[in-house]
Amino acid sequence: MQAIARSCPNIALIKYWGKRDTARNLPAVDSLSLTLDSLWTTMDVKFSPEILQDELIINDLQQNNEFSRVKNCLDMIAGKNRNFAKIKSSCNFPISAGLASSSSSFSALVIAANSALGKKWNTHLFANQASAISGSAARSLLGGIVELENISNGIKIQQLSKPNRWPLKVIIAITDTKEKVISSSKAMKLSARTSPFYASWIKDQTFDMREARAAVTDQDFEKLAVISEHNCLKMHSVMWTSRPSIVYWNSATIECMHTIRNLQKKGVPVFFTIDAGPQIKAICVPENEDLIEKSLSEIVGVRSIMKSDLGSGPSLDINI
Ligand code: 2P0
Repeated sequence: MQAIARSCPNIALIKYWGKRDTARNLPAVDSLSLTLDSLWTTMDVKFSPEILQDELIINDLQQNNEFSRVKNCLDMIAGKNRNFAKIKSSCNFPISAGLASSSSSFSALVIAANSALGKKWNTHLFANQASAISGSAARSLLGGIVELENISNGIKIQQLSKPNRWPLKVIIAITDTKEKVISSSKAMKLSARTSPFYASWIKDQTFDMREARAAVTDQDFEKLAVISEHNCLKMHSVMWTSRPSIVYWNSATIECMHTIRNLQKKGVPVFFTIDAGPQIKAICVPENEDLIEKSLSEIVGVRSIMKSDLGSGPSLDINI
């Protein structure tokens, strides 16, 4: 009745922003992401009749934040009449700060909870369970470059490229580790209701996905760079034009963008993406990793740098 799963966050290049069904947490658009390997979350889940109430401990601290989402996830997997559970989680990067911690947390939780109940690995089922709690979490169930597609009654994930087929590097400039000002879920609802750009964001996603998929198949870095930056800036335009506006960036985020644009002008193959937070993620090929790390680390306001290869997906460490 106990299992420990470890999962890594994923960084979307073609973003998920908006829900087509809020109750079931189904995304409004398809998305495409890179699964990382050096950032991780572990989830240790134990169900027992001897546990008297659910308990959530994250990085050795008792938690109330996210507790209801965790309980809902366990109810969905084990049923409402389940035994209570003790959930212990560790995470080696800032939580709720635009580094996709919910993707690694909820994918690991789904794997650990199912495994603790003796259920066999089922990628499609796990993806739909994870997505019901956090839309980005399903993509962390696979390694490398992953596509999430809307299907009639849920979602489907598939690996487009194994991690070592196209060994891209992700360099993350951390500009602030505070929790984001508004959760992605709330912000998405606000965007759908109030941004005049929301409808065109949804309409053009099919084209962006097609471009990105083709770029991955052909390992065309330039094509992937152009469509990824465009998609990212469109998502942030939808956020900025929501009412009230949603601005996750700070001045260092913009400085990082300019630095990356200047490197591009000098012919360095690198591009950026930004999620629901102020951190900037630079994607490059291994030869330029050191140059990009150095360039970003020199920017005032960049507090630290994290680096990652593409990862091979989650693992189930122990099953007792
Ligand atoms: C993404 N983000 O594709 C986009 C880009 C943030 C910006 O998926 O509401 O916390 O729980 O389903 O999983 C935010 O992720 O959102 C997100 P919910 P979640 O990665």
